[in-house]
Amino acid sequence: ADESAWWRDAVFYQVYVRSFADANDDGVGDLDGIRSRLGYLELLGVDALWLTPFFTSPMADHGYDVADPRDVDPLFGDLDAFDRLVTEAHAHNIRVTIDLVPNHTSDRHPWFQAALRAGPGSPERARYVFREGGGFDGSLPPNNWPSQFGGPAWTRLPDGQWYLHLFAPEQPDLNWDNPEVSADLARTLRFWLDRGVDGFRIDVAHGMAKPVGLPDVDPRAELGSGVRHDNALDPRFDDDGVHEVHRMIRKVVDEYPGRMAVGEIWVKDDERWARYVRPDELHLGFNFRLVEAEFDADAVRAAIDHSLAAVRGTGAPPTWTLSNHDVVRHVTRYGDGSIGRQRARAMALVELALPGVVYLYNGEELGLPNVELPDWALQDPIWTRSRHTRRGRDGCRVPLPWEGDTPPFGFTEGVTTWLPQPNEWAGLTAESQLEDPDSMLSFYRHALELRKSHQAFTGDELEWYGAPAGCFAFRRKGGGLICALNTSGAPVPLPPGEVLLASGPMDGNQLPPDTAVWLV
Ligand code: TEU
Repeated sequence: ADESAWWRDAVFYQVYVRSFADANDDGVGDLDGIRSRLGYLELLGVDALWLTPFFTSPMADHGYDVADPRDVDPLFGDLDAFDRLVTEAHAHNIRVTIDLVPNHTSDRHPWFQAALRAGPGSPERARYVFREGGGFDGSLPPNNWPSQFGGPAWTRLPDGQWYLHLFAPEQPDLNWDNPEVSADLARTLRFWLDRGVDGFRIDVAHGMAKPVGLPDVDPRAELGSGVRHDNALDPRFDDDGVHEVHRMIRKVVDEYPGRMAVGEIWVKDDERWARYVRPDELHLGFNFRLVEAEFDADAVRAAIDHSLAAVRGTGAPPTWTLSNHDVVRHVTRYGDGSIGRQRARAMALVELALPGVVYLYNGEELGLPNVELPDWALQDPIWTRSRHTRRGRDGCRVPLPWEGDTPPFGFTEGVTTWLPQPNEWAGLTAESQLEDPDSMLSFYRHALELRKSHQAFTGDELEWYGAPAGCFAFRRKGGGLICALNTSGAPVPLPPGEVLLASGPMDGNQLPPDTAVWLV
């Protein structure tokens, strides 16, 4: 394998930093906490980490509101803690990638603070998107754009001007027509590359550039968080100008050998989506088809075909994700209790059989479900801004259970955790699962080990077999691995081959319902 393009078949592990492990006992996860669990991550068998934002932030969106992109928030540690983490992760053969947020800053960023002080028409305001309001007295927002977190995407200042925020009001959008903005991102990229990071995840990679004149969103546009945007109807995202930003990012990243960038790309049209992953733009793109597919062989197959088709001709490998910090955990999406977990095991086999890159979300290897949190515990701005319409994303962000029988399950030595953990997680701790050969964790370790070492896992092309209704089977054309999935209610005959790994107990030569299998 070409080591310089290590990411092409890598398994990434997304660490939601607040929720992974707490070393300083304040109930919030941190960088030293991650470092203390590197042995676990090595045992699990992942190749690289994606750390969610740990930069200086007032935490209005838990770090996606960045006040200083070149420093560590004291809640998570400091630059020395970051350097220690990178050095030790590399010693464990684990690469480290970090999350950059170029679409917006925090309202506490010194640039925005300066813009507030400087007033209309100033160069300070020209780093953001300030406009006069509509209506005869300027009291209406400049256009009809909604924020992704609910309410209008505009907030008015006492001096009468409005500023744009596609997310929370604490996340003002940067003006990407201003060369200072792009120069600053280049500086941030180099800052972290010089510290040894192996790559970046680019937040809202389809954002940043805004069209001239800021035309209204068409009322027919489908809107919302986690919706793929159609630039023809929704000019807030996927403006052609964004590609210049990605070319800049790629140029800087390419100054450093063996580094990569993946974009969060919520773009509807496949051809427009594919324009982001190019030899001179992003190395990888998320496409979220598997996140959206229900547990149904036809839906999963369509998601796979779609994702493969989207990267065809780009030279980029596909990426596969079942969960992340913005969506309901897939155990819960697939069904309640043990059935959800059984299906999650099956889907893990499907995902890990596919060619390309896999992104795991911390806790999925433990089979964690989404948590129904009481209203008082909820913190996500989606919830606090649009109460009663959407529950927000806290349910997938509950701190991980490491060991012991009661909360905080070794997540912290402190007394509380930033979100409460359910008592039932006693049965799902990493410690209890490491010792149990039938646990979700042991299953993930086994699957990851085979994926890495077995020669059947080669070849970029898939071949689909005919299969009974509610089932599918595909074969990797290179190495010959076969993966079969049964989402029908009844057992079906297995395709020929020797079973390498099954997601649940087999039934003679039959593949039981809610089960997947690898064959060679
Ligand atoms: O997510 C972008 C996001 O929230 C998408 O679902 C989005 O609403 C939409 O479809 C935009 O195209 C990222 C992070 O993953 C999320 O946690 C942050 O809250 C958000 O950006 C703001 O930085």
